[in-house]
Amino acid sequence: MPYQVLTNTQLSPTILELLAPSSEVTIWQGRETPAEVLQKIEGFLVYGHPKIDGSIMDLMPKLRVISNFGVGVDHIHLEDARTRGIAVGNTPGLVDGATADMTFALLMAVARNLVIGDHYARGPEFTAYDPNLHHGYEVHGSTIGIVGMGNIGQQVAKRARGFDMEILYHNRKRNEAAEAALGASYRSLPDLLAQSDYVTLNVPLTPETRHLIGRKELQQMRPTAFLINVARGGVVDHDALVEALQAGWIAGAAVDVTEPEPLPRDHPLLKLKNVVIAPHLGSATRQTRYNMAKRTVDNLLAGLSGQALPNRIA
Ligand code: 8YV
Repeated sequence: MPYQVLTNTQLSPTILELLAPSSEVTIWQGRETPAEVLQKIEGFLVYGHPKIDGSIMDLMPKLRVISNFGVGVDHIHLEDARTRGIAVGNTPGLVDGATADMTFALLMAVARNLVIGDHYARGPEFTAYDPNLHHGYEVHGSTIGIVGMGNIGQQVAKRARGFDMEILYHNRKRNEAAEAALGASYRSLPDLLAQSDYVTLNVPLTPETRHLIGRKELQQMRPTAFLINVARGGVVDHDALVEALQAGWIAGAAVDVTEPEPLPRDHPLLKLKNVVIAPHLGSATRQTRYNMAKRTVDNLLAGLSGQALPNRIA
């Protein structure tokens, strides 16, 4: 008998191929999904960031494992899963390199006017080269402030070394091993914000980090500094960010994630020139996506067959 697996949206061909020998996959149609279908579901493969809490889990009495495609699990109510004896898996360690690469891609793009320059180079105004235009900010030799010195933060620090940057970091607790290995110096959050040219957010979204960066924090940054968010939109208060960018409290921002995601099409952030926005591409490389797919299916199948999940978060 194949395992009965639910997913919230169309899965990638890779995941479908990995699941095909063992599982029958049903796509969640919201509350419209017939009860007799949900009664049979044993595993839930979460693809993207739908909110999953106890009220959804309770629709599936046989559910014993939730496998999340990705490391961040802020959209899944872990305590609700724990109290119901449902295992939750995720994919730590696999997205670090790609997400750190993306942090730097965004940092470089906003500092060096890459998006503005791209539009200009394609547009009608570019009729003659003008050395007066599009002066950006130095990246090499500047100071980076990494908020969250976990796996991704450490990969960001490694890249910053190659750019001869001074590396500051803030973390819940000091990471002395990272300090020694990467030449990073610990700072309180206010000190990091005041002393960095680039502040990168590399923390998970938790109740403690929700709106970690708000009005007060943005005002502590330098008017020449940039904020780079590759974590979760919810780490930043977006009203405050718009105000900071319009008022010139900071020079610019580059974000891979927003709150909500996507932003409403008329959101003021989308109209600002000193912002670069990507549609959550942090881990979107072919290799990383494959590795994530494999681990998500391994976690799911382990849970379904009563074995320990390779990566269990709850
Ligand atoms: C994933 C991510 O692409 O792993 C994470 O937490 O944010 C992304 O890199 C995403 O979660 C998959 O939908």
